[in-house]
Order: sequence, then C-alpha cells, then structure tokens
Amino acid sequence: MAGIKAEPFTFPARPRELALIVIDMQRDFAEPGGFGASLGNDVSRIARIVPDVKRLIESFRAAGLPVIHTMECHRPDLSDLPLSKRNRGNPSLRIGDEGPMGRILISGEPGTAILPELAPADGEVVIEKPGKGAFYATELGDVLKKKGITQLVFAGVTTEVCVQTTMREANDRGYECLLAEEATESYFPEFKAAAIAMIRAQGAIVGWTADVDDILEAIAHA
Ligand code: C5J
Repeated sequence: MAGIKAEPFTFPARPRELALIVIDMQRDFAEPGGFGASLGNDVSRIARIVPDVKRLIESFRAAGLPVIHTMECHRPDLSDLPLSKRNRGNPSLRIGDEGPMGRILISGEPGTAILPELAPADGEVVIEKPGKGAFYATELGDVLKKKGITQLVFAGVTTEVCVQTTMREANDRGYECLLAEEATESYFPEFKAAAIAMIRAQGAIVGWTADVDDILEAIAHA
C-alpha cells in the first residue's frame, strides 16, 4: 500500500498495523425515541452515513484487517454513570430512563444496540464505553496493543463528540489516526466541518482526514 490519499498529506498506512474503529453507530443515536432524539436532535442525519460506514467495514473485513466497534452505554445499576452526566441539561428522557427502545443508553437494551446493518461480525471486538472517549475506563488500549495496531481509521458518530474525543485520546497515546469524512456525522453540520478542519490543521495535529473512496482504494491493495 503506497499510502492513503488524505488531508493535509498522504496517510502513511502500514496495513499490518491498521484497524477500523466504528464509533457508537447505535440505535440510541440514529433512531427516534433514543438518546440523541431525547436531547432534541434531528437523528435522521445519522442514518444517512450508514452505507458509507458499511462499505468501510466490508472492505476491512475483505482485507482481513480488524474492525473494532464501540458503544456508549452504562451498567444497568448506573454505577458507571457520573451524576454530572445523568443530570446534565434538560432532555425529555435521561440516561437509564425507560424509553420506547428500552432504557436509554443502558448495556443490553434494544436501543443501545448497534444498527443491524452495521452489526459486529463474530469475533470482532465490541468496546462498551461509559465516556465519550473510547480509551477511558475500557480495555481498548490493551486490545490494540495485543493486536499490534498503531494506526486507526475512524468512522461513526458524532464527529465532534465521541469520534473527536477518541481521536484525541488515541493521538496522545501515539496512534496515527485517519477520519473517513463521509462515514462520520454530527447533528450539527457546522460542527462536523469544524471538527474535520481542526483535526487536520497544523500539519495533522490530531490526525488526517480522507474520502471513503480513497480509503477503499488503498485497502483493496493492502
Ligand atoms: C454523544 C457520541 N454525542 N457518541 N455521543 O453524546 O458522540
């Protein structure tokens, strides 16, 4: 692989050290009645990226490269939910409350599940995370170390919250990070654009960004 065409310059991909990380493509963020909707967001924006996320997942699987999924969720007894998070804002339903898809953002509930089109395959790692960043209070760092992964391609939602937070955590831990632009979304288009701009500014200060087609092209030759 010669590298992946990206901004602000070519991503120096090393296929043996590369994994795809799909952040929080859960019903709770993408369907009416879930966490995203309870905060007053237009969740239809999220469903629109499903085909591009799926193309990325399929290409990594076809190349034999790891796909890792994350889910933002909490234990049923709420012991990993800080009160500051539960009480924040004025949502119509709080984390842990019973909603139309089960308890909001609680592990094992129907609404917390990953969208069926993007469901993890047998053997793929699924990280349940109580925070916005996927390294905080999870086994993600150990999983990546064991697999010899040093580079991460990012997809998922939302761009400026869980995706960007995890990219920043990964960048500080020495991972090289590439964001797939059409495979990430925000409830606020201007926040997606700003997150992409700030990630790749100053010579890729947090990481690189690339078109899904350019990532697929490179992975096909991995
Ligand atoms: C949010 C996330 N937006 N997965 N979570 O609360 O980005």
